[in-house]
Amino acid sequence: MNWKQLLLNLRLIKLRRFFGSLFYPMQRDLLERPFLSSNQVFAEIGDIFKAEPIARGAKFYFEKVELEIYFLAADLVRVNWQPGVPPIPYAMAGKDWPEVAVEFQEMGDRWLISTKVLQVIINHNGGLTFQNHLGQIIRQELPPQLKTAGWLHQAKLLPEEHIYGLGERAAPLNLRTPQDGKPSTTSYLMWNYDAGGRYGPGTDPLYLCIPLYMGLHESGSYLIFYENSYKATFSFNGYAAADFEGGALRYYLSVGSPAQLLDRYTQLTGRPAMPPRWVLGYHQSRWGYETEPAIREVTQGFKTHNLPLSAIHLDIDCQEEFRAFTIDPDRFPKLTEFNEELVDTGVHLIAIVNPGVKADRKSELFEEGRSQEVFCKTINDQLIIAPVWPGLCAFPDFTNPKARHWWSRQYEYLLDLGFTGFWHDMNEPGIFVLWGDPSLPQHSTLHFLEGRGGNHLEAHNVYGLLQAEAAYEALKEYKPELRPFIVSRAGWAGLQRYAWTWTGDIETSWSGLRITITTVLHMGLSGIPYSGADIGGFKGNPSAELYLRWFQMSCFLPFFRTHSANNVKPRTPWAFGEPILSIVREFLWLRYRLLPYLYTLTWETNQTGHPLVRPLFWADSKNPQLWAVEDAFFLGDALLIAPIVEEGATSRSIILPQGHWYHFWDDAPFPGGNQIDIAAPQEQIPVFVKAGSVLPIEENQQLILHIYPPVTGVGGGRVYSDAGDGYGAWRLDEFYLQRHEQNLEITWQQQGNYPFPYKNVKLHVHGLEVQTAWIDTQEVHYQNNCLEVEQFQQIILSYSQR
Ligand code: NBV
Repeated sequence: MNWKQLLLNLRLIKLRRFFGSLFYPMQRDLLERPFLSSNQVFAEIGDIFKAEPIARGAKFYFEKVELEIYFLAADLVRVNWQPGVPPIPYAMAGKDWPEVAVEFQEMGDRWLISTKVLQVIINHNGGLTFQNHLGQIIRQELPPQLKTAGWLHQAKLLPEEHIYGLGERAAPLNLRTPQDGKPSTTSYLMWNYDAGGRYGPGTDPLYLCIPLYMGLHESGSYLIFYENSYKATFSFNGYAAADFEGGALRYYLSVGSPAQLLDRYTQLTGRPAMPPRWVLGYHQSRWGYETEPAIREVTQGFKTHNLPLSAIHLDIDCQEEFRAFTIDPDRFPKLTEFNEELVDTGVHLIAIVNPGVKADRKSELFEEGRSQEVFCKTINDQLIIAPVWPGLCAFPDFTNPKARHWWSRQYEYLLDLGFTGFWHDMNEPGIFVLWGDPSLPQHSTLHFLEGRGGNHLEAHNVYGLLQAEAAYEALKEYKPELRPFIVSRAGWAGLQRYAWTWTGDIETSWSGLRITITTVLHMGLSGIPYSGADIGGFKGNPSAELYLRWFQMSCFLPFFRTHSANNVKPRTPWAFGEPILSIVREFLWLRYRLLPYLYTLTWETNQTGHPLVRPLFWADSKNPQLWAVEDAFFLGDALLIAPIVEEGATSRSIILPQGHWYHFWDDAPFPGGNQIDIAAPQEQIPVFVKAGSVLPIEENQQLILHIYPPVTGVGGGRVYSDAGDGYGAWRLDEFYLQRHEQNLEITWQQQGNYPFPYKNVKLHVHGLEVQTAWIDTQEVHYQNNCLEVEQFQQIILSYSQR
């Protein structure tokens, strides 16, 4: 037993829950004891004795195992090693893949299975080599080893190779980089984990693990996704090792640029759902907004201080004894009316929902769940009862469709009260324990797993994903005219189809702020495009400076929410006085002005799976100088954000990727490919706009197109619009830039039936001195580099260089 962990947990768990947290792990350890001694035996797989082509690939028979190579697309191959219980396709989107031409060639004691872009060489001993169309080696795998339970799979890493992904990680951007004094952190656990109130850089695992990584080296990049939800350990030293505690070895490998990889991966596991537009606004939250008057005070504060607000999150203290799907009527006596009033002012209430159901005979929810047999049981057919916020709880088995359906029905009550979104917490599932793993017993919990049956080692990592699926289905059924909004702490591959996430209980510190960048980047590269952190950290009181810098960065992250623990000082923008309040106000309004840009990015990720927030190597992955930049990120194609993550800093350095850049705040031009020092006074964090972009901004129902001309050639930008919710008409306005010797040409192309939602368009040209403008061949008046116009097909601007 780890005494430090015990003491920490004791502090967290109040006396009320103390006995549960003491007895549950005792019971858990007793149940688990019979499974602990089994020693893993590793078996060699032997040599190939038969190979045969099949549609889209080939099959190989080894002395002890079988291998199937199957191309879904020319650049995406599925590799399936048997034996092993095949996965239930929880991650999969169920897409039909168009025909693909695959060649099968025998070459002595090796075989080559190839398409025009990807070649797989199968060695007689089971080693696999993946090559690109130029014959360059992209990845070299050792023969896998079959264990008593599960598989060990290894691949050689090139010295320069960088690794990213694995879901949510508080680790360096290159997952091969050891953290100071902690070399073990190049090994990562696949086990969704409640970090217990506070975590910082180096903590592993966290709440949302995904067995996927992207490798990047001189010959290109690839992505590998293991369709195996079992507990596993991934490590990256000279080799990339994936060591699974059960299940079959089935994985998908794709080659291409990072953008192509995310596109393919999200075709496989599903595109991110389109959110309602309002969720891109600002969210205020606190564990401690306990009553209607408390919420009124907050919303009033936002109004009084002229601060826009889109959502307030209600934590467990709005519930009756922390019970799921309840609202304490004493604290919120007229919630339906209150919700209506809030929505009228543009504020949405989000309700927390934890999966543990209080095991109380007086609870209808519990009794219903018990009689319908939807709760997790042990191998001895006993209900698993474990302590969490409401006290002793039972846990729905979300791997049972009946349980998902039953759970779905419960949201109706909260929807009727007027909640428009749900926040899933503690869904790893997290359990209070004084020692050991804070979740269900790993071997001795029985899960339904769609009828096939299995244990928690397999079901644990998909628990939060399936809860999100149940909620998503509920919202679609009960409110078919609205798009679901769910934020889930835990998840797995495919979560993007249903939910957003946040980075959990990150510590209040400068390193907490800094690590948020890599955590969000890793998630984006793992197919989860919507995330953000509690602004200011969860537990603790940030200094005004830390709060401000965190706020400024979060303005450019998809999920823009302040949240904190219940025992810290109030964390509203006005709590920090001036000048913080005024600066925060600027950033808040900037966020709302940027909504056309952000909303277009949500549509793009829905179409392509490209994350909104991207690492600097995203568009220039051939430049190794960008491979490990972890203190800056792109927001879409046009914006590069360089947050301030050091206490007291009023400037920082940043390496600008290739191309040309404009400083967002003062239009100063910067050539790319260089490291520069840039000022960052309190009122700003460095933000750059890529030359060749059209940045859409909205002000007073006017669409302002900020034109950042390309230095030569072409550029552009687009604006996606629709009603902001639901599934009705849409439109896409695309603006193309072409730079000629003496003039800049702007053309506008439109698609879709949704009426243009702005009263007019203003063009604001940066970096050039415009002299004359012609709209569709008519010369027009042009002032201060701005031009207001209703509609146009083509605009020609003649300019002189600034
Ligand atoms: O529900 C209380 C908190 C919540 O505020 C936080 O955001 C979650 O990550 N929750 C964890 C449970 C308790 C944490 C100590």
